[in-house]
Amino acid sequence: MTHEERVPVQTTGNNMSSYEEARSHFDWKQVEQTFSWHHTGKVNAAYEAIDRHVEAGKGNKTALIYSDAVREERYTFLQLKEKSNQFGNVLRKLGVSKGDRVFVFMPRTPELYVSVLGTIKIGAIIGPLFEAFMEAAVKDRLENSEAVALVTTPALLERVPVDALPHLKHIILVGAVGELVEGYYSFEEEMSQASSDLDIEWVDREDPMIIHYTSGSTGKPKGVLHVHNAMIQHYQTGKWVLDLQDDDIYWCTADPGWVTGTSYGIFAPWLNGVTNVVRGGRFSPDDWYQTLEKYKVTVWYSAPTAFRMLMSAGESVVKKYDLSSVRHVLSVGEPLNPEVVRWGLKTYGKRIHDNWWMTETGGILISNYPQMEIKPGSMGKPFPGIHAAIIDDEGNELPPYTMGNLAIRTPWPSMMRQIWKNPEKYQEYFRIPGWYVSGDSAYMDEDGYFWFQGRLDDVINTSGERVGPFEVESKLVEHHAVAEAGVIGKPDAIRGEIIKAFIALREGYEPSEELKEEIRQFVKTRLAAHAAPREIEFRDKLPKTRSGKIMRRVLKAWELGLPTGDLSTMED
Ligand code: 6R9
Repeated sequence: MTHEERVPVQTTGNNMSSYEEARSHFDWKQVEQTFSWHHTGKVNAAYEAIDRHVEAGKGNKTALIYSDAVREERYTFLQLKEKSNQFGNVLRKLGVSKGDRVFVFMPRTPELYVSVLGTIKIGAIIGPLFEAFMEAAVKDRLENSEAVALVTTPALLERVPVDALPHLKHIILVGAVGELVEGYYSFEEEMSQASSDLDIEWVDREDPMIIHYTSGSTGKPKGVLHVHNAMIQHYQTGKWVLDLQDDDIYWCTADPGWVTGTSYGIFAPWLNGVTNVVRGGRFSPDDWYQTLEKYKVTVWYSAPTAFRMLMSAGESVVKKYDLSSVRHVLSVGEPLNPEVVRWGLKTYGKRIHDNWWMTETGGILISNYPQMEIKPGSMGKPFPGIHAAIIDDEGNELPPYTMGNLAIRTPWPSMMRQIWKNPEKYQEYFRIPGWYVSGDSAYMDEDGYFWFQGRLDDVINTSGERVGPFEVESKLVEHHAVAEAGVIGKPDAIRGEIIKAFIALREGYEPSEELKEEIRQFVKTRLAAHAAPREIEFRDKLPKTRSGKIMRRVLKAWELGLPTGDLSTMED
């Protein structure tokens, strides 16, 4: 198993001299010196992200370019400083204080970003909820976190079972009209009365900052808690992975309801003082290319599903737009198929830089860097200061090309510090002394690149051969008729498991037995006979999470006729 395909280095003028050198000299303590707490011992991540730049004379620089179908607004660092101060005062007036949980449940708008920053400034813990959640999902999260305040809209309020949430005392409504009863406040009115001077709550670096709920394979969603200290990682990965430079126009397409939308949609860009583009509304290829063109985006961080959708929309759409401003493209969240990397090179003339991390890790841990060759299909190498390894269940590091647990030596700045009210679940991640066990399986090659194989429980064993579903899915989407594919192991009396593929076809293709056979042969001849799906089922759509991951466990449940479990994170 060797990987000969390489994509050479493309950009110049980036922040990291060379990967090896950065790694050999790296010290997190030096990174800290960028921030004021280096002098005071106390910190506030929202101050470091916004106010620090105002004090450095960059108050008039554009911090946020917001647009959707009806609004288009720009905010400077000074304006964000003042608005977040106002919001901090709004919360203080309601009696919200350090350590309280404040949630936002609303579409991506400037008010959302102001609420997040203002909450953090008073030392309260922010909890972002994705706007597509329905009542049960909202309730689980607000109940578990015992949130005291919620910022939402009148339309979304219908999905908040307020009477069943005794801790929830304050509802702040963005865009409310008419009289409000006790406990309900108008965001606009409260803001207009609040001072734009705020006594920032200076906290300890280990004090809580943000809680993100994420689903496991079992049980209710877990509240993953991060502390202010995570900003060190957000800042430095922003510099070296996103390659953020002073005049960049940066666009992260993720919603702040998911960790990518906060770590890299709020903290990393603003800690680095760059202009952050936020585009509201739904995905469409034209809308996205227009956004890149109109705002002259230079750094673009998105996800494999989006790239695959852009790929199926075709090259003719790309040709309608001037995308020449784009310098650096990145991807996270699920495996980035080599086919997509090749397509990106051909169509955009750009390398797509895959990187790996999780809600629990708070920030990027493994990545392809601008100054490194890319091996398409690989997630790249560990961030300087991070020791990643493939280990067995006893904690022994395994040699190259051996599949095992993808694990990280503890700790690192943005490592989660708690699963909210669930210490047992937290401990499960650290069950092997000295390691964080990710639950992903991977292997490392002889050059130190990491290759994702699957969630540990998804790996297929057929006739004694281990097959990573990702490899099969990657091959399947290279077939011209296949838009998306999800692969599971189906129990089989003779072979242990056989490989079953669920496939959504591209526009213009019809399901047929001939096509199934053609696709099967395609995998058989291009990957391996044992990796070819014995069964193929065509579906109009595959079940995916809001962040775009194909939910294999739902496919498996369909297959076995079992209940599908918690679907609160499923798209539509
Ligand atoms: C940031 C984010 C984490 C899980 C992770 C893994 C998968 C993330 C990936 C990737 C292959 C990559 N994942 N990045 N798989 N290649 N580059 O996505 O967080 O939503 O918590 O998901 O996503 O399985 O364990 P989260």
